[in-house]
Amino acid sequence: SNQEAQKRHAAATALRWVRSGMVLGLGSGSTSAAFITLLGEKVQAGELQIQATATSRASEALARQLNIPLLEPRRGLRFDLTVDGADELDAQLRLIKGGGGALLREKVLETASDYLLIIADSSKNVAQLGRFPLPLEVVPFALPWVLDAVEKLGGAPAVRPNAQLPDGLYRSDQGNLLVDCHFNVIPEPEQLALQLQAIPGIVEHGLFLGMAQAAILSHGDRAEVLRP
Ligand code: DER
Repeated sequence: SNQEAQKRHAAATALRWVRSGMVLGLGSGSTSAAFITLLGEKVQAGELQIQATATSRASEALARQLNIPLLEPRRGLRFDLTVDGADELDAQLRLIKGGGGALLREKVLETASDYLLIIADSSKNVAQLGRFPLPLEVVPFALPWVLDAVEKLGGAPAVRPNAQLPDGLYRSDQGNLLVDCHFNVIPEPEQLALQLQAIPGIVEHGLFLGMAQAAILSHGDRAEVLRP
C-alpha cells in the first residue's frame, strides 16, 4: 500500500544517517522493522559495522535473525543514534508512541541515546496530539485505580486485548498490561505527562516529549526532515 511504501522510504532514508562504528538503538513497529531489515542487508554485505540494542523482543528477534551484532543492557551503555517510529508527531516533534506496545523499552533506550531519529509515513504528522489513543503500561494489581484516574483526566481507557492469550489481555515484554486512553485531543501534553507520572501503577506512558532530534517524514516520492 501507499502507506507501506512510505514506511519503507522513510526507513531507507534513515539508513543514510548510519555510520560504521555506531552503537544503535533499534525501534519497534512496522516502520522500524523495515529499517532493521535494510540495516541487516548492509551488515550482511559487510558495508556497515555496527552494534545495536533493540527496544522489544520482536525487534531483537528480527535483528538476531539478520546477524546484527546485539549488545545486552549494561551500565554506561549509550547509543549514538536510535531510529524508531511513532503513532503521532506534531510540529514540535512531540510524539505519541506505544501503538506496538514497546513504549517502556523505547523510552529507556531513547533516554540513553545521543540522537533520536523518528521515521514515519505522512499519516503520522498531526496538528495536535490525541486522536491516536495514548498507550500506558500498567502493573496488573493497579489496574482498577489507574482506570479510575485516567477517566478523571478525561481519557476513556480501554485495556488492550490479545485474543491469543488465555486471559485475552495483551501483555508487554515486561508482563504488564497495556491501557489505551482515548483523549481525542491533548492540548497540553506536558501537563498530561506530569499528571500520568503521578499515578502509581502506571509504569510508563506513550508521550515522548522533547526527546526526538529529527523526524524523517515520507510522502512517498520525497522525504522531508522535520526538526523541533
Ligand atoms: O509502538 C511504537 O512506538 C511504534 O514505533 C509505533 O508507534 C509505530 O508503529 P508503525 O511503524 O507500525 O506505524
